[in-house]
Amino acid sequence: MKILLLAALALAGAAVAGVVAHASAAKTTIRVTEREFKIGLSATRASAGPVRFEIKNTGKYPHALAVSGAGVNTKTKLIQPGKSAVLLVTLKQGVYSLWCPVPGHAAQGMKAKLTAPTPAGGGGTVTTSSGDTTTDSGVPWG
Ligand SMILES: [Cu+2]
Repeated sequence: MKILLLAALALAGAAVAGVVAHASAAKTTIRVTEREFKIGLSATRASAGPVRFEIKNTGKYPHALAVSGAGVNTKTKLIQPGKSAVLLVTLKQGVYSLWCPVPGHAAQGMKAKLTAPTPAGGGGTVTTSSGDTTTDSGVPWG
């Protein structure tokens, strides 16, 4: 009985240690898969705050990832086929555009949207009217 309890405690300890080891400045991790000519996201919504993008190029050509939106305008270096990159971004509430900045790739479909919604009970209102203006500069498509 005592041995079982110890084993359970050891397991619990290992689980906690695993969580702590994984914790970093960014609580949210979004896995991004890039290939010709598509960007896949493990989540299209993320809470405002630090987000860690883990980008993997599973395609045949080099790709990169650009992120633009409220307070954010950044991109990775070119990611060679089979390689990965990490991009740390602090999101505010809003809609973010993700795309591959390699010329022509976004136009062929390498683009995605990520929404950082207003937290429930946060006092703000999420307005998704059709008059929604997404006039983010630096986005290479209309
Ligand atoms: Cu690309």
